[in-house]
Amino acid sequence: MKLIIAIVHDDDTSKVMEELNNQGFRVTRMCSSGGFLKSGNTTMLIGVDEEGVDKVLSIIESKSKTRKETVNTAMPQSSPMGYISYPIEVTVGGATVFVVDIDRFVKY
Ligand code: 2BA
Repeated sequence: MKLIIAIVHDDDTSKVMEELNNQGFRVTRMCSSGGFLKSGNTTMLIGVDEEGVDKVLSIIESKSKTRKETVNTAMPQSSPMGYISYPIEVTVGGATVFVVDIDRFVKY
């Protein structure tokens, strides 16, 4: 058994979850936020047999879009103005996915 941990942009979450459910996969959804942008995203936990991994990955890939986002960053400047903030653009996603082995799976 594998655990797929997928970090998905909030705007794609509904589409990914809906398709996973339609295809018979079970999903736990957790609200999370990125350490860099500090904006909301969604972390999904998907427990799946080894044969299902590729199917789950292809669903996540097909329903998650890449986006450009802008973040304001502050750099110290040797001026009386102190910190100066300037915008930088980063490419987010589609999705960040980890696939890990599960030693044991039980349900009570
Ligand atoms: P954030 O940490 O908010 O990162 C958002 C985007 O900012 C990243 O997109 C990347 O393009 C950029 N970025 C992140 N850290 C950076 C840095 N130190 N310097 C420059 N640019 C940086 P993605 O790579 O697609 O990541 C989207 C979200 O997935 C991340 O949100 C984070 O929540 C998660 N994530 C990505 N890689 C991860 C990892 N190795 N471990 C845990 N979570 C991860």
